[in-house]
Amino acid sequence: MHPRIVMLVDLDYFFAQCEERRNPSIKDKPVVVCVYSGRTEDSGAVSTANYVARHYGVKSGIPISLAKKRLEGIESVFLPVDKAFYKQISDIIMYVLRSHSDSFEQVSVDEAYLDVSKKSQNSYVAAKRLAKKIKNEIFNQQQLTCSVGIGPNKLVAKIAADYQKPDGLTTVKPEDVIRFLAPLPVRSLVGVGKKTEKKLESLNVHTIGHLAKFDVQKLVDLFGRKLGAYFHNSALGVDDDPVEERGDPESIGRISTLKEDTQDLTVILDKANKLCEDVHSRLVAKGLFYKTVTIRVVADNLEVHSRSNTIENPTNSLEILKKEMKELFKKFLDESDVYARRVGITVSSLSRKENQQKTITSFFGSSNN
Ligand code: TTP
Ligand code: MG
Repeated sequence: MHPRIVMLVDLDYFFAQCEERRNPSIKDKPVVVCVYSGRTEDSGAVSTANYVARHYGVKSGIPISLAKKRLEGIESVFLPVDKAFYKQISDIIMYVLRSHSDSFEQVSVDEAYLDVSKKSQNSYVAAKRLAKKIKNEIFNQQQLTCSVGIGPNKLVAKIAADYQKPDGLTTVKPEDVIRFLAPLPVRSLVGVGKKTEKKLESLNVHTIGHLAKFDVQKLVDLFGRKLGAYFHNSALGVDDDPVEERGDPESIGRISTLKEDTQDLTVILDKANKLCEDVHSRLVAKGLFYKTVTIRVVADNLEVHSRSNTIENPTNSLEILKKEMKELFKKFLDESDVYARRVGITVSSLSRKENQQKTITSFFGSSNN
């Protein structure tokens, strides 16, 4: 495999940072974002917390009641999760990140791998410069900080990103990988959970360095051929897993309830235009193009009707989406007498590339592609 330069970008205390952005006056206080279960006032778990709160031992996964106890007597801010808001910010940032990569892989709402081998001409100096540029861009455009790890593969990039947080930037060149990993606990490796950690500890393997020196055959005997070899390679910082776009969705859609049941096209379009904008931003953030537009109408009696139209060439145009949507609703309302209760928009027949069939030669097919 050719040498690569891979970056992992992880947004800092993401949900809580989004809340700080929305309301900067809470920044200096502990901010705890919670998933309330609704049983009693404080039942549920902490989704994430800002670093001020983490200082008091408040972190993802602990019960809200425990977080309150740890912050007793301290003026703090407890907020419910607002996933739609975080997703909106995430979509924009992911779009920016993708534009700086040769290939791109979003791992979660706040984390993505970028293969930047070509973009940085295989130079770690250039890759670091690019990382700084990306960090500045995200900060200037979205007022958010992130931590970035740079390394020869995903495994090293991920551990490097975790190494210095928040607002970190850690570069690990190929020749430094073994030295960088050696003192870290085995737990830092993807795939090493509590159980494996215990097993390794009982063999006196505590750090990645210990694991790297541990007999491969013994690892295979203990964990099986695949996992044993994986642990051995991981400890040496070896990872050939490519950075590639995760499976694309079949369709992207949104549906929403109208203020009141209606047959009025203007009222429906008012809502549907907003849905189109939402669907469109998700489409663009994923770098996709559509051919099929579907409208859905949930009638006042809860019957679901749908109409769709497929256009010839893939596009990511919002204008075309709105135009198709409008025609479909118009036709639907002309033909039926239902009162719409909810309306939805979906795009499908998705692809990654706009139709490039623009010249006569490619239209008739050319021998070299
Ligand atoms: P993480 O990136 O793991 O955490 P983080 O961004 O809050 O903090 P860090 O600065 O260490 O990167 O997760 C991203 C988001 O996912 C996080 O903001 C909230 C959510 N999340 C949960 O809801 N529950 C969890 O247990 C974890 C770990 C995260
Ligand atoms: Mg994060």
